[in-house]
Amino acid sequence: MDFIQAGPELTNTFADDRLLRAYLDGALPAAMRAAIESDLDALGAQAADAWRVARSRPSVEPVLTQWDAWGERVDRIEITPVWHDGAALTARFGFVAAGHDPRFGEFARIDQFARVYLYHVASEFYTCPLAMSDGAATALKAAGNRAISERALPHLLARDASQLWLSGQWMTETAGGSDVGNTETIARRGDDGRWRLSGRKWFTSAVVGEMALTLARPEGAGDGADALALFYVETRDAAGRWNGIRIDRLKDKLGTRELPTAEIHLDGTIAEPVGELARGVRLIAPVLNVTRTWNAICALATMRRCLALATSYARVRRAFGRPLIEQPLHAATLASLHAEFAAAFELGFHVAALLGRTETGAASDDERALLRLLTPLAKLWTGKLAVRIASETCEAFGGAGYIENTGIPQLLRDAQVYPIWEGTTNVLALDALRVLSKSGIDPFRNAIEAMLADAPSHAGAIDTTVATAARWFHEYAGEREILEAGARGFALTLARTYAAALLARRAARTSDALARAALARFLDHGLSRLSANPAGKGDALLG
Ligand code: MFK
Repeated sequence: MDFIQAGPELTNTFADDRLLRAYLDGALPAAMRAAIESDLDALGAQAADAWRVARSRPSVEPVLTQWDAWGERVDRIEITPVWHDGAALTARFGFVAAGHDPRFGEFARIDQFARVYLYHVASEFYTCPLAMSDGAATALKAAGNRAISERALPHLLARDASQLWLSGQWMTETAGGSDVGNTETIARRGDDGRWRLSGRKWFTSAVVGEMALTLARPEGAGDGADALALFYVETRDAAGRWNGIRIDRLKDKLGTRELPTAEIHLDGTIAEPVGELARGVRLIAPVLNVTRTWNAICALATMRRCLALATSYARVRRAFGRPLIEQPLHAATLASLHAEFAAAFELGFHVAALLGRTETGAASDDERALLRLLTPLAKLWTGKLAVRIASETCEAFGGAGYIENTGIPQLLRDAQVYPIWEGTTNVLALDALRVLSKSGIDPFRNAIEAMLADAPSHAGAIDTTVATAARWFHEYAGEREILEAGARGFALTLARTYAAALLARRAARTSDALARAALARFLDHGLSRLSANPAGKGDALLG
């Protein structure tokens, strides 16, 4: 009889997640923590079921039909069965609405992101349009356009599936990716007083949604990013016809293949300005910050899934006379990955908590400045780490990790999107530099100092790295080229240092031996990614 290897098992992903449970126990008021337990447990069970179902059937991808049998242009996208379930699950669990729930005040964002973290991998990246919908709701609230808010917010925050809307965020064009100042879409105001958009959007991940926020250049406005305006678009008219939108094709992507990312043409698309007819980048910035937080939490979700599967497999796979988990080198490899994940988890959820405090007016000035800095830092570090952990996970499965229907390669292909969309690692590192040039490094240093007051035994390594990073930043403050060349190593150093302080505080406050072991390993990997070479290229690539 040939040997048949058992595969990895996934059980309730909430019940099994000691890190998440411990974090929520410490972060949330007890009554709220108890109130959300059953929802989180149901999401954990759903995640395990979804993994089993996905293993038992071939994968399905969205399909675009541009023409009907009689030659009429229809541009219909058939979404996957998992996407069909998305609205009902979103209504039930409030993946967007929970973050704006006034009952939970500053803690609403922690609740929301715990839900998103548990749902994400099972969602086939339905979380992408949810992230943009959340970003749109947040941006509309900030912009204060009453008419648009009254129309769109009840739909974006709906807890009834029949009322729920998804929003796109259409920024990227062929000439304007990271550099949106090259946007070519033009907005013209007609004799009827209405604005109409014409142009081509090159990556629209939620054209199946009901609305979008998009940048366009009002006719006659100047060049560059400052002249762009932010527009609100409803994708279809009252009769369900496209609002001057043609879908050219769906993207053939490395990963996230269930997500129908489209190239579209806008041709007379009726749109409404969200605010003033300039400085649209500033108006859309809340979308970027919210989706970057989603990106960080979803990257963490992928890491957690990878480690759960790799650990489960290490228990059932035997080699050289014992299970892999008992092989010292394999166990040490998994423990190292877990330590990186545990530190990144602290940073991601800290950003979620700060977002809640900022939005509800509970945050101090320093905390608001910190949120602006830590959002790109968390996004850029978790994005890189997710790819690394997914790659190590493939390896931890040996040859099986290279075989599609084990489900493991998809984790790696999907993970590669995290460092790319919503701003690449380098774009975000430069963003962090810009923030520090404006607000200085003091809020960052003060926050770390306050955390280390609770964890003096680990202060040494962390303090030293903060001082080195601050020295580097000040030393090259007047030398832009050097500062930019080293921005990635600098940003990764700040992210790792802040995460280490969070982890040290947790380890000091808890008797959990796992947290202490994770901290020791994480510190052992080194905090600084600054290079001795002033051009700063060094080990920034290592993450
Ligand atoms: C599963 C997870 C879900 C994730 C969903 C993924 C959806 C995928 C769809 C996409 O990928 S959409 C494409 C995302 N594209 C980007 O992220 C673009 C990357 N480029 C940047 O981030 C640039 O830095 C940016 C376009 C934001 C700005 O570049 P600019 O044109 O050089 O503008 P500038 O001068 O830096 O900023 C203009 C103003 O906006 C400034 O304000 P002031 O005029 O008052 O000084 C900035 O301070 C402000 N600003 C910029 N970024 C900000 C911000 N304010 C707050 N937060 C920010 N992040």
